[in-house]
Amino acid sequence: MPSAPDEHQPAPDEHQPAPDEHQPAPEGTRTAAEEPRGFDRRRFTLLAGAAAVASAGAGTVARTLASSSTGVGLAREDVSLPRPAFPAAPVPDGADLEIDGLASFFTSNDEFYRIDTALSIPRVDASTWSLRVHGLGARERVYTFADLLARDDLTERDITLACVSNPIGGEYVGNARWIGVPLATLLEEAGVSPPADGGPADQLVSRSEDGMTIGTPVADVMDGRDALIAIGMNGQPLPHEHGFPARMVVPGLYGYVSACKWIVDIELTTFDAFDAYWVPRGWSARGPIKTQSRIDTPRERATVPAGTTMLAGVAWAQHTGIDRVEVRVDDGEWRAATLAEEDTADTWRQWVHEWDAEPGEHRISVRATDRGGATQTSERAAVAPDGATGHHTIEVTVT
Ligand SMILES: Nc1nc2c(c(=O)[nH]1)N[C@H]1C(S)=C(S)[C@@H](COP(=O)(O)O)O[C@H]1N2
Ligand SMILES: [Mo]
Repeated sequence: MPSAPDEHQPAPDEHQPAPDEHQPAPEGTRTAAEEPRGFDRRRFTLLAGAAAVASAGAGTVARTLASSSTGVGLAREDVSLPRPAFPAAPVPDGADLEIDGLASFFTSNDEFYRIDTALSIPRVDASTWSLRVHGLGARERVYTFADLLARDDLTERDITLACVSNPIGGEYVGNARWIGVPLATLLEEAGVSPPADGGPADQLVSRSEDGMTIGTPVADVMDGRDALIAIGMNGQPLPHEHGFPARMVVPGLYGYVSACKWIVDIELTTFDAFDAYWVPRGWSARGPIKTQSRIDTPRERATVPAGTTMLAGVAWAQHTGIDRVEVRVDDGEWRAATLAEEDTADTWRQWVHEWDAEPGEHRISVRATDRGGATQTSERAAVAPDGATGHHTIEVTVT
């Protein structure tokens, strides 16, 4: 179990209980991953235009290094995303305040945080990839990548993803525009009912090409929120690092209980029957995102000139929405910050506050209140088992 990190450190992946379990992907590693554990690939499909057929005996897995030069398979570079049937609403003017030092409203794919246990990033051939849905109360269904591309319900949504191991003030959070198939629809096609309607499964276990298991409440993904099997990120096919060809994204749940990358299998089961990967390692089986806020500018221990200073940052309470952000300097009153326009309740929201900075050392804190009426507690909790709490606080020098 990791202990609470110093909140101003760009923390290593706090998920990792032992140093040997976590290797950030070595620079330059671009090979296919090792054989995945435990998957029967039952169905191999050739996409229109692809030039070769993959085949494999029972119990083996065909994996092709994605490559267009060989003419085999469907590489990421060769995927063109269809226009979504249900586009995201335009982002309102004023959602991005464009203040120096403040995280931009959308996080580019290159800058998006990456958290996973993969020693080398899986390179999946989309032409042989498939997603199986099966288990308790489900009729088995298998979808190929071509099946997903051809669907008439491709949906585009802005969703802010966050990691449970993000320390207060940390960087393991990002916002992207995703394109995917509504997960609830796939489950309905398999005949799945949510527990409230008598369905026998309360947990959906996702498995990835590289053997990760991630457990998600069935109730959450079927309650009307925009849970997606995503194939697009910020207008591009998913980058390999972020799960090509498909991953799950669920607004309001930390990534370790929802955002399975390189997903190949969804099993309906129960929380009683199965513990996903992180659960026996000290992390909560359920991980709703906690309302959080962050000061982006000025930076911790910055020196700023006296006079009017812009304090700015982001706040997030995915699927609930941010109602209020307040800032406190030293032991003063909490003062309301100005909120940027809201895109959706599933995205983070920028805030800004003008501060008349007087010379000296100052301490600045931020707290958010979500639309459920809950204000972030000042009480500090470590990232394990279910997400950090406390106010992001920085110290600055005014000269
Ligand atoms: N296959 C796989 N999927 C995974 C993980 C992983 O280790 N392996 N990590 C999860 C965690 S902890 C998070 S926070 C998100 C991060 O997604 P990103 O790397 O695209 O930001 O992916 C989730 N999906
Ligand atoms: Mo995470």
